[in-house]
Amino acid sequence: MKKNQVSKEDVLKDLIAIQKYEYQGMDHVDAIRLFGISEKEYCALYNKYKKEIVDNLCKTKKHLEKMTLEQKFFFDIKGWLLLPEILDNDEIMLMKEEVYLGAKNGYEGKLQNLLDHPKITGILSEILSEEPFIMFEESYGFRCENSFTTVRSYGWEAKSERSDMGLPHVVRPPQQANAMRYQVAGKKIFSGLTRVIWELEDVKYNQGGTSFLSGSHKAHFNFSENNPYLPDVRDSKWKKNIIKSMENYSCPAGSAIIFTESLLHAANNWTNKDNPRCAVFNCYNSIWSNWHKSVISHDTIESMPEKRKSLFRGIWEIPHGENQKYVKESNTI
Ligand SMILES: O=C(O)CCC(=O)C(=O)O
Ligand SMILES: [Fe+2]
Repeated sequence: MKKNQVSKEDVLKDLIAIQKYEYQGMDHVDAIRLFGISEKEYCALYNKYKKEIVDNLCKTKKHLEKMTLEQKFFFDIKGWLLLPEILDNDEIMLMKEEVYLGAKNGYEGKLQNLLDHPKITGILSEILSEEPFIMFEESYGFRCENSFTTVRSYGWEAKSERSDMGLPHVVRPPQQANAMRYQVAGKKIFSGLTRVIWELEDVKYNQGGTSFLSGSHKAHFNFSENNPYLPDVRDSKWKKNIIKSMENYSCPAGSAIIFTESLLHAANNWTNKDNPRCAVFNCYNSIWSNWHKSVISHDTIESMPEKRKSLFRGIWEIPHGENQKYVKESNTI
């Protein structure tokens, strides 16, 4: 900050740059030294222009497609949300082709665009990020930690294809506090471990889409009398009734379903004769917590656009924003 610097714009530019340097990991003392001001001067200027600084750093939020109040209402009471037809036909064709050609996850090719598709990033920011960590132009305020694809032809059976036999299950039983749990506090949703399913083929009602026990993410009572710690309903006396109460959806290709993994949900037999299920399952979490061991290579992350890379950041504390960017040390492969 030059001594003869008088314009408010110039002062603000420098104050914002100092903040950004700090969020990227620079020590506060080094950051202010770089701009030639003392701590005392910095504090005085920061307090004077605090609102302008925060507004500027928050401006990316304005570009996000915001979660609507209606979406918040339904996501909160049900635990899942269907976003119908949000991909166009060309996108669907190209992505489907990659899955049918053998892509096992959505980390590469056109499928990579789904990781931070603009139709979901606003919602994920709302349900997984918190102030002030949502606000950067260069990084997301949530992490991606798992991705897989599936192709299910007519006759695909959950019982033989899945280790949980397609039973309703959760990440951890929601009736007890746990680090992955759905919660709402201070009018703010924290969804915990959260899945986005991209359906790349039509899904017909009751013919094999994922099913959900709406509202179960807020359960206060166990879904199993025998073992309250089991994450699925296999030994529950009410198993049949739970399965009967599950809801599912129909949707055209190019739709997405977002759900909290605290919600009882299940894989189902694919009984649609008209087309296979072709879907991508991407999983997200808070920047503070981690469930899956990611299996995405450093080279793949490095080849991504800058902001997308931040989805693969580490989870350690950020007194100065050290983990805001992806760094090789956060790779778990
Ligand atoms: O395969 C399915 O439909 C269910 C997937 C699932 O259990 C999950 O995404 O956590
Ligand atoms: Fe699951």
